[in-house]
Amino acid sequence: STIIVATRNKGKMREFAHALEFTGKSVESMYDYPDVPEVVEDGETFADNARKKAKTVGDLLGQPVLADDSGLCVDKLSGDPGVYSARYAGEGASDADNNTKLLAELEKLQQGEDTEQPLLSTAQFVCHLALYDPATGQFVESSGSVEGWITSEPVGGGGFGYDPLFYLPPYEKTMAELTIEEKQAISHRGAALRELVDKLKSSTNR
Ligand code: ITT
Repeated sequence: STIIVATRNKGKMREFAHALEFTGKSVESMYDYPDVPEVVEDGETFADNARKKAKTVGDLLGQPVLADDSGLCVDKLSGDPGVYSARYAGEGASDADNNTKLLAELEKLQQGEDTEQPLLSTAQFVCHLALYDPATGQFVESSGSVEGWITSEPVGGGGFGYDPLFYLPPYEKTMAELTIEEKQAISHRGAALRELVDKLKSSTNR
């Protein structure tokens, strides 16, 4: 049997496939369902968007569907890009475009200031998961977050998205320098997945 994830993000797909290997089920993405249209993410929160993606695709396919809505919240940018993380530099922007845009926004905050020092800011990666079953109309949800600092230039070739700009002081590395196992152990998505698995286990054991 399979687990259907309502995503077209290849970085997320890799992480779900890896994290859900223990279930013995294969993980499918929207690349396996090319007729499913893109869900418009117009929610104000990660939770709203995750529920909308899971419900829209779940109702369409008539099967349980898992959705992930996630992003980067930068404190000095008042929580931006937040729910706009995927399209920060515009519709269809690449990860590299979004990273460039993020560094440019932080540099703007320093204009007119007499310093060569890059502006330091704390940031959080946030992930909300929603698993929707069209047979019952019920959701099982979880979320996770991780705290780090924004670097002044991208470092590391792993991960995806903003990982090369997300520095983790305890590891003295960016998220893009971690192996997939290491990232899983500390990431927002890893934490949310563990919470979801725990919730599903306790509901089936009742
Ligand atoms: P789907 O909706 O198809 O799942 P998406 O990329 O549009 O893909 P989101 O709307 O949830 O997904 O946007 C998440 C963005 O936040 C993603 O494109 C990255 O830029 C960023 N992001 C989320 N998780 C991340 C992670 O683990 N590492 C780096 N960046 C991440």
